[in-house]
Amino acid sequence: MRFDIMTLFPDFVDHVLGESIIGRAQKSGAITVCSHNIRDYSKDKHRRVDDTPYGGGKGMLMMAPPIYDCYQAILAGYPAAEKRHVVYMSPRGRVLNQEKARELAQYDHLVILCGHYEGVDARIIEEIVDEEISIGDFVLTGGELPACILVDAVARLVEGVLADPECYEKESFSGGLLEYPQYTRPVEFLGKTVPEVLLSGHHANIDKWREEQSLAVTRKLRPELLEKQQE
Ligand code: 4GX
Repeated sequence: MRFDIMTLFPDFVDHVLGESIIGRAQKSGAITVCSHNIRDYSKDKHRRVDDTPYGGGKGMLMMAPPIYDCYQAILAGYPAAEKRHVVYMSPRGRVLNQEKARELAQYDHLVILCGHYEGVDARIIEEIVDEEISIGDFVLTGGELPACILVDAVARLVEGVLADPECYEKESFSGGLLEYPQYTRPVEFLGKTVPEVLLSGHHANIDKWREEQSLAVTRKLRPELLEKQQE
Protein backbone atom coordinates (compact mmCIF):
# COMPACT_ATOMS: atom_id res chain seq x y z
CA MET A 1 0.00 0.00 0.00
CA ARG A 2 1.18 3.50 -0.84
CA PHE A 3 0.75 6.69 1.23
CA ASP A 4 1.53 10.14 -0.20
CA ILE A 5 1.43 13.04 2.25
CA MET A 6 1.15 16.64 1.11
CA THR A 7 2.55 18.93 3.80
CA LEU A 8 4.56 22.05 4.60
CA PHE A 9 6.70 19.95 6.98
CA PRO A 10 7.86 16.80 5.12
CA ASP A 11 10.83 16.28 7.48
CA PHE A 12 8.48 16.07 10.45
CA VAL A 13 6.33 13.40 8.79
CA ASP A 14 9.34 11.42 7.50
CA HIS A 15 10.86 11.44 10.97
CA VAL A 16 7.73 10.24 12.78
CA LEU A 17 6.94 7.51 10.24
CA GLY A 18 10.59 6.48 9.81
CA GLU A 19 10.84 4.91 13.27
CA SER A 20 9.78 1.60 14.78
CA ILE A 21 7.23 -0.68 13.12
CA ILE A 22 6.13 1.74 10.39
CA GLY A 23 9.77 2.55 9.56
CA ARG A 24 10.57 -1.15 9.29
CA ALA A 25 7.49 -1.75 7.14
CA GLN A 26 8.80 0.88 4.73
CA LYS A 27 12.20 -0.83 4.57
CA SER A 28 10.65 -4.25 3.98
CA GLY A 29 8.45 -2.82 1.21
CA ALA A 30 5.12 -3.75 2.85
CA ILE A 31 4.18 -0.07 2.55
CA THR A 32 5.57 3.01 0.82
CA VAL A 33 5.31 6.40 2.48
CA CYS A 34 6.29 9.50 0.53
CA SER A 35 5.97 13.06 1.79
CA HIS A 36 5.76 16.06 -0.54
CA ASN A 37 6.57 19.66 0.28
CA ILE A 38 3.66 21.81 -0.94
CA ARG A 39 6.03 24.80 -0.88
CA ASP A 40 8.00 23.24 -3.76
CA TYR A 41 4.93 23.87 -5.94
CA SER A 42 4.59 27.58 -5.14
CA LYS A 43 5.03 29.76 -8.22
CA ASP A 44 5.74 32.79 -6.03
CA LYS A 45 9.34 34.02 -5.93
CA HIS A 46 9.10 34.07 -2.12
CA ARG A 47 7.68 30.50 -2.18
CA ARG A 48 4.48 31.68 -0.48
CA VAL A 49 1.73 29.14 0.05
CA ASP A 50 -0.76 31.14 2.16
CA ASP A 51 -2.81 34.31 1.86
CA THR A 52 -5.54 36.27 3.65
CA PRO A 53 -9.18 35.11 3.32
CA TYR A 54 -11.53 36.94 0.92
CA GLY A 55 -14.24 38.72 2.88
CA GLY A 56 -11.89 39.33 5.78
CA GLY A 57 -11.40 37.45 9.00
CA LYS A 58 -8.54 36.26 11.09
CA GLY A 59 -5.47 34.36 10.03
CA MET A 60 -4.24 32.93 6.75
CA LEU A 61 -5.43 30.23 4.38
CA MET A 62 -3.42 27.81 2.28
CA MET A 63 -3.80 28.73 -1.40
CA ALA A 64 -5.27 26.20 -3.83
CA PRO A 65 -2.75 26.24 -6.75
CA PRO A 66 0.37 24.86 -4.99
CA ILE A 67 -1.70 22.07 -3.39
CA TYR A 68 -3.30 21.24 -6.74
CA ASP A 69 0.06 21.13 -8.55
CA CYS A 70 1.51 18.95 -5.78
CA TYR A 71 -1.44 16.56 -6.15
CA GLN A 72 -1.05 16.40 -9.95
CA ALA A 73 2.66 15.60 -9.53
CA ILE A 74 1.76 12.72 -7.17
CA LEU A 75 -0.78 11.30 -9.62
CA ALA A 76 1.61 11.36 -12.57
CA GLY A 77 2.75 7.81 -13.11
CA TYR A 78 -0.15 6.14 -11.32
CA PRO A 79 -2.81 4.24 -13.24
CA ALA A 80 -6.26 5.90 -13.21
CA ALA A 81 -7.73 2.48 -12.38
CA GLU A 82 -5.92 2.32 -9.05
CA LYS A 83 -8.06 2.22 -5.89
CA ARG A 84 -7.16 5.66 -4.59
CA HIS A 85 -8.63 7.87 -1.86
CA VAL A 86 -7.77 11.47 -0.94
CA VAL A 87 -8.15 12.53 2.69
CA TYR A 88 -7.96 15.98 4.27
CA MET A 89 -7.08 15.93 7.98
CA SER A 90 -9.47 18.39 9.57
CA PRO A 91 -11.43 18.92 12.78
CA ARG A 92 -14.55 19.20 10.56
CA GLY A 93 -14.32 15.55 9.51
CA ARG A 94 -15.86 12.40 10.95
CA VAL A 95 -13.76 11.16 13.86
CA LEU A 96 -11.38 8.31 13.03
CA ASN A 97 -12.14 4.90 14.54
CA GLN A 98 -11.03 1.31 13.98
CA GLU A 99 -13.81 0.65 11.49
CA LYS A 100 -12.68 3.62 9.36
CA ALA A 101 -9.05 2.44 9.58
CA ARG A 102 -10.12 -1.00 8.31
CA GLU A 103 -12.06 0.62 5.46
CA LEU A 104 -9.10 2.79 4.41
CA ALA A 105 -6.74 -0.21 4.48
CA GLN A 106 -8.65 -1.57 1.46
CA TYR A 107 -7.28 1.15 -0.84
CA ASP A 108 -4.08 0.75 -2.89
CA HIS A 109 -3.19 4.41 -2.49
CA LEU A 110 -4.03 7.00 0.18
CA VAL A 111 -3.18 10.64 -0.52
CA ILE A 112 -3.30 12.78 2.64
CA LEU A 113 -3.44 16.58 2.77
CA CYS A 114 -2.17 18.34 5.90
CA GLY A 115 -3.55 21.81 6.47
CA HIS A 116 -2.06 24.66 8.44
CA TYR A 117 -3.18 28.13 9.55
CA GLU A 118 -6.97 28.47 9.27
CA GLY A 119 -7.20 25.64 6.76
CA VAL A 120 -7.22 25.49 2.96
CA ASP A 121 -9.12 27.25 0.15
CA ALA A 122 -12.54 25.52 -0.08
CA ARG A 123 -12.06 24.87 -3.82
CA ILE A 124 -9.19 22.45 -3.20
CA ILE A 125 -11.47 20.36 -0.96
CA GLU A 126 -14.18 20.32 -3.64
CA GLU A 127 -11.72 19.50 -6.39
CA ILE A 128 -9.46 16.79 -4.97
CA VAL A 129 -10.62 15.65 -1.51
CA ASP A 130 -12.83 12.54 -1.17
CA GLU A 131 -13.20 12.68 2.59
CA GLU A 132 -12.33 14.88 5.58
CA ILE A 133 -11.21 12.94 8.65
CA SER A 134 -10.59 14.22 12.19
CA ILE A 135 -8.58 12.44 14.86
CA GLY A 136 -10.69 13.95 17.64
CA ASP A 137 -12.75 16.93 18.75
CA PHE A 138 -9.89 19.26 19.58
CA VAL A 139 -7.85 21.71 17.54
CA LEU A 140 -4.18 21.21 16.75
CA THR A 141 -1.72 23.55 15.04
CA GLY A 142 -1.51 21.49 11.86
CA GLY A 143 -2.55 18.29 10.10
CA GLU A 144 0.84 16.52 10.32
CA LEU A 145 0.30 14.71 13.62
CA PRO A 146 -3.21 13.63 12.53
CA ALA A 147 -1.79 12.36 9.21
CA CYS A 148 0.87 10.32 11.01
CA ILE A 149 -1.80 8.86 13.30
CA LEU A 150 -3.95 7.92 10.31
CA VAL A 151 -1.02 6.27 8.49
CA ASP A 152 -0.06 4.34 11.63
CA ALA A 153 -3.61 3.07 12.26
CA VAL A 154 -4.10 2.02 8.62
CA ALA A 155 -0.61 0.68 7.89
CA ARG A 156 -0.65 -1.78 10.81
CA LEU A 157 -3.63 -3.47 9.13
CA VAL A 158 -1.68 -4.01 5.90
CA GLU A 159 -0.34 -7.50 5.37
CA GLY A 160 3.31 -7.89 6.29
CA VAL A 161 3.48 -4.85 8.61
CA LEU A 162 2.93 -6.65 11.92
CA ALA A 163 5.10 -9.65 12.73
CA ASP A 164 2.15 -11.65 14.06
CA PRO A 165 -1.11 -10.88 12.22
CA GLU A 166 -3.08 -12.31 15.16
CA CYS A 167 -1.98 -9.25 17.16
CA TYR A 168 -4.39 -6.86 15.53
CA GLU A 169 -7.38 -9.16 15.82
CA LYS A 170 -7.27 -9.64 19.57
CA GLU A 171 -6.53 -6.05 20.47
CA SER A 172 -8.80 -3.42 21.91
CA PHE A 173 -11.64 -2.38 19.58
CA SER A 174 -11.25 -5.23 17.15
CA GLY A 175 -13.94 -7.14 19.04
CA GLY A 176 -15.63 -4.01 20.34
CA LEU A 177 -14.25 -4.57 23.86
CA LEU A 178 -11.13 -3.27 25.60
CA GLU A 179 -8.19 -5.55 26.17
CA TYR A 180 -7.89 -7.58 29.40
CA PRO A 181 -5.02 -6.76 31.80
CA GLN A 182 -1.69 -8.41 31.01
CA TYR A 183 1.32 -9.28 33.15
CA THR A 184 4.91 -10.29 32.62
CA ARG A 185 7.85 -11.07 34.90
CA PRO A 186 8.44 -10.61 37.82
CA VAL A 187 5.61 -12.60 39.37
CA GLU A 188 5.60 -10.19 42.35
CA PHE A 189 5.98 -6.41 42.05
CA LEU A 190 5.50 -3.91 44.93
CA GLY A 191 3.69 -6.66 46.83
CA LYS A 192 1.24 -7.31 44.00
CA THR A 193 1.26 -10.79 42.45
CA VAL A 194 0.11 -11.94 39.04
CA PRO A 195 -3.44 -13.41 39.11
CA GLU A 196 -3.23 -17.10 40.01
CA VAL A 197 -5.18 -18.31 36.97
CA LEU A 198 -2.52 -16.96 34.57
CA LEU A 199 0.10 -19.15 36.23
CA SER A 200 -2.13 -22.25 36.18
CA GLY A 201 -1.49 -23.26 32.58
CA HIS A 202 -5.21 -24.08 32.29
CA HIS A 203 -6.06 -22.48 28.94
CA ALA A 204 -9.83 -22.76 29.10
CA ASN A 205 -9.86 -21.02 32.49
CA ILE A 206 -7.44 -18.36 31.24
CA ASP A 207 -9.64 -17.60 28.21
CA LYS A 208 -12.70 -17.37 30.45
CA TRP A 209 -10.89 -15.07 32.92
CA ARG A 210 -9.71 -12.81 30.08
CA GLU A 211 -13.22 -12.54 28.61
CA GLU A 212 -14.62 -11.56 32.01
CA GLN A 213 -11.83 -9.03 32.53
CA SER A 214 -12.40 -7.49 29.08
CA LEU A 215 -16.04 -6.99 29.91
CA ALA A 216 -15.30 -5.58 33.39
CA VAL A 217 -12.62 -3.17 32.11
CA THR A 218 -14.89 -1.96 29.31
CA ARG A 219 -17.79 -1.46 31.75
CA LYS A 220 -15.55 0.56 34.04
CA LEU A 221 -13.56 2.68 31.56
CA ARG A 222 -15.67 2.94 28.38
CA PRO A 223 -19.27 1.86 29.15
CA GLU A 224 -20.48 3.54 25.93
CA LEU A 225 -18.64 0.84 23.93
CA LEU A 226 -20.95 -1.80 25.42
CA GLU A 227 -24.04 0.17 24.41
CA LYS A 228 -22.62 0.47 20.89
CA GLN A 229 -22.13 -3.33 20.77
CA GLN A 230 -25.77 -3.96 21.56
CA GLU A 231 -26.96 -1.71 18.70
N1 4GX B 1 -8.04 16.14 13.32
N2 4GX B 1 -6.05 20.31 12.57
C1 4GX B 1 -6.21 21.02 10.22
C2 4GX B 1 -6.24 23.38 9.61
C3 4GX B 1 -7.72 23.61 9.55
C4 4GX B 1 -8.36 24.58 10.33
C5 4GX B 1 -9.72 24.76 10.20
C6 4GX B 1 -9.78 23.02 8.60
C7 4GX B 1 -10.43 23.99 9.33
C8 4GX B 1 -7.14 18.13 13.14
C9 4GX B 1 -7.87 17.26 13.99
C10 4GX B 1 -6.72 19.50 13.47
C11 4GX B 1 -5.63 21.67 12.95
C12 4GX B 1 -5.67 19.98 11.20
C13 4GX B 1 -6.17 22.68 11.97
N3 4GX B 1 -8.44 22.84 8.71
N4 4GX B 1 -6.90 17.45 12.03
N5 4GX B 1 -5.80 22.36 10.59
N6 4GX B 1 -8.34 17.50 15.20
O1 4GX B 1 -6.96 19.92 14.57
O2 4GX B 1 -7.46 16.24 12.12
